[in-house]
Amino acid sequence: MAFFPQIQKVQYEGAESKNPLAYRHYNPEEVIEGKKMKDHFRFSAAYWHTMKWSGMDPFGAPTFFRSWENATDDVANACNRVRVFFEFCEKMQMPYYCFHDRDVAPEGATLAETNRNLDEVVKVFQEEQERTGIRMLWGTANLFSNPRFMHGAATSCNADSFAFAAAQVKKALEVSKELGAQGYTFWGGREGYMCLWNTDMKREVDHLATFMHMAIDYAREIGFDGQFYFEPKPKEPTKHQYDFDSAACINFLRAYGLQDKVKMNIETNHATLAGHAVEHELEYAAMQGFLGSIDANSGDMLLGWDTDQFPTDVYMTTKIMLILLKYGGFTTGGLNFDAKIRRESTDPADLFYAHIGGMDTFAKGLKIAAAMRASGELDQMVADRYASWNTGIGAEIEKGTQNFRTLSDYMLAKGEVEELTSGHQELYENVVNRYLF
Ligand code: XLS
Ligand code: NI
Ligand code: NI
Repeated sequence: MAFFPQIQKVQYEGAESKNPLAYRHYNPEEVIEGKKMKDHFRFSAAYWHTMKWSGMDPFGAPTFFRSWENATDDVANACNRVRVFFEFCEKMQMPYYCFHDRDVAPEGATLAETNRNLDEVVKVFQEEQERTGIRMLWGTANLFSNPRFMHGAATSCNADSFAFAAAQVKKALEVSKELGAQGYTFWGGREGYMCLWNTDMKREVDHLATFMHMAIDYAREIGFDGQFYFEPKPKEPTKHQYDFDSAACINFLRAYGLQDKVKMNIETNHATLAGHAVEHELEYAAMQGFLGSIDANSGDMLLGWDTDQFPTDVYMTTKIMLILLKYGGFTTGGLNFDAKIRRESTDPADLFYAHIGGMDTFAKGLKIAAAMRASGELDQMVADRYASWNTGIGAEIEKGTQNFRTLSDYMLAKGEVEELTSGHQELYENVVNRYLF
């Protein structure tokens, strides 16, 4: 049975197309820099937003009424929803998806029953994966919705909450392995705090590391070889989250001996919440070898929370794709649309428009980024800006043959910094614009 009977498979029709259910730039088989577009992006749909977001917000009730949902949200309904999801992904030519354990199956009265519910639903995922060839990019566990996690999960003051979270992640890893997931993401949920008066920060952060080590050990034990990711978010739901940004996360990973086992999953809107741009977060992670995966979305500059909107800004996707190309692209990761339609966008077709827009915006960004790289114009300008490091004193500092004594002698003899050149920021911006329009 088709749940979106009015929608055909979304195809590439080219930039001139006015068909709202066609790709204008995303052409999966088109080769750019020697790689097919679909392999550059490894696009993924997020189950929690696409299937489980109801349109509810802190001020209002759900606004989405989907024909395939029943009122009880039982296991049968959850299984049926998986089929809807795969029809959506198939029609979108979406090669990957991600989910939290609790998105896909309802909690039972006991942990054992909850695990059984998950197993039932995972069987349908397996069937649908086999039928369609669509694969799981990464799995994760919801360690934040249930009140048992109100103080956090791995960082809770209550050891039983930690233990419950461990049981949940154990199961989530087993399921990720069964489904052949390419990775597993740790996102903080409530791994942070609201008030330092009642918080033992050192103990909480130590526990977070213990938790990650346990998860990784268990994954290895059961033969799950997916890549682990750490996803930064500075606030929301807690005021201070321990995974604030790339820099904080990488410091944490190094401090606790996790640096060879975990990479970063960078989300655009979380970067904004941290007072960064996504390209900053990506570059910072990638330059140190932590580039893993991307949660693609965008925030609203006028709203101070995680609005998780679909990306439609070509400047932003160009910047992201420039960094991805520079560092050789994804290996295990991909572009997961951790994005949701607005609660006023109530038609099922809006799910399609939203993802089409996101994929096309990234495809256009990729083409622009590749053109910029092919000309080498910007790279040359940046290289020229650093020319003082190529010869003379600069080259010697980089080589390590200078020290404070010799540099002081050098400057005493020379007297002053010569040739302070312009940064030409506006010129750079104009050059970039030339590739956009
Ligand atoms: C929430 C996070 C979450 C993670 C997965 O803000 O982005 O969706 O990506 O737990
Ligand atoms: Ni995310
Ligand atoms: Ni988010």
